[in-house]
Amino acid sequence: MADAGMLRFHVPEPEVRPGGTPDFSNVTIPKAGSVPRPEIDVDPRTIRDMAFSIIRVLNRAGEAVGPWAGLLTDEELLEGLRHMMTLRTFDARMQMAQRQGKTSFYMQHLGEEAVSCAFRKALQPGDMNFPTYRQAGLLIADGYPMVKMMNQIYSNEADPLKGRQLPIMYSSKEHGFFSISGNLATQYIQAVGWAMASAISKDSRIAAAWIGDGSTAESDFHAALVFASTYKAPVVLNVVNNQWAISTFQGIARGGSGTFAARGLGFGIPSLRVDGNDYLAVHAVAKWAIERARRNLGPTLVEYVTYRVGAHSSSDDPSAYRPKAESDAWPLGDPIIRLKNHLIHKGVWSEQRHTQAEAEILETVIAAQKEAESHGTLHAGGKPSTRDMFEGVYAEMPPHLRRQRQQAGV
Ligand SMILES: Cc1ncc(C[n+]2csc(CCOP(=O)(O)OP(=O)(O)O)c2C)c(N)n1
Ligand SMILES: [Mg+2]
Repeated sequence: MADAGMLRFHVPEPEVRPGGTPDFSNVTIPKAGSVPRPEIDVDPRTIRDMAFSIIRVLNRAGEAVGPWAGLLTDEELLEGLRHMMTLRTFDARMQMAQRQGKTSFYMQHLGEEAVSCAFRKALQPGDMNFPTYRQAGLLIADGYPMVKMMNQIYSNEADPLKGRQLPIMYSSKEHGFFSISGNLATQYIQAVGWAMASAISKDSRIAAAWIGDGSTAESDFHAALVFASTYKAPVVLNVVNNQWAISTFQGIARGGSGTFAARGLGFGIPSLRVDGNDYLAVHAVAKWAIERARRNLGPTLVEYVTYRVGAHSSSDDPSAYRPKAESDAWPLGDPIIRLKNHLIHKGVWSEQRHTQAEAEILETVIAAQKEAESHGTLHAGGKPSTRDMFEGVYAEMPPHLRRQRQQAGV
């Protein structure tokens, strides 16, 4: 009782700061293939330990092993590799375009490409994602035109959203990509509500909610779990744990909970953790969770364990808050290199073909960029009409907006 009368609270601190030696020895990585694959109608109480493990398929030798392996054909895997490579190249070009002043803002996916690219391939047409800004792979893997994405980033005359959204906050109903909300965590309650509405209208489309590690600290995350678990909504609850929330390490939002997946246990929601840098594991777990939703078995919470290799956004400099070499020390490797090695191991890919594919993809991305730039960039060329600013919210324009439009003379 030495402390009686002297209260204090606890502020979690990251293991290392800039200048220190990166250390992930506290991240326990189970062997690939070691986590069982339960039936989809499993009693959640019997799989609570899965919220503390990590489902992995690809081992160090590049082999796919264990009960979660074997769901994808070689063609599908090659396509997945191409999607991830495309997203990475797209990111690099758009990050450069931001530095050249062609857009005000950009956010990359570096190191996290497998999460959104593999998840998309487990969904059916009509299913709806409620993404954050770090799931553009959902669009790329669904064949959404890159030119349209770039037009949005440039806020040019061909921007499908007419300059009304922050760059990278895409929206496409046809591709199951709900308009991104800048207010973090709102996606979670929106997704659960949409899923309940789908069930109420006797539809067969399910929803997928997306959130980052940091944003799970928002009350919307918890409110969404209440509704999803009580009403057994047909939704997959995705948490992308990339270790950082801008400059805040994941331990702040996680607090005393062992893992983010463990947040689901108190709600009786089956909660799994998966190696987010393993395309095969992400796809297999997504399939499992999506099937549960579609068969009226209720929500599943999936934590993707990954690492944000790049800066948070084009406005951020991570060297101010973490060691520069931290991403090299990340024990789950790089998702593109891991899938590439697997395909080489299988004899359906080679270093030479990979280099050739990199060049082809770069050419395609540059061609899309040229086309987008012909419609204008932030400070040059075509812009959306000022008149558009007044459209798109109300079915019938209310008098005050009509007056404002007249005042603007458009
Ligand atoms: C409600 C709300 N609070 C704060 C912000 C500012 N903000 C934007 S991104 C971000 C960090 C989010 O981190 P995380 O949820 O881990 O996602 P990540 O960026 O790592 O993918 C913050 C605090 C915001 N957009 N909305
Ligand atoms: Mg994060």
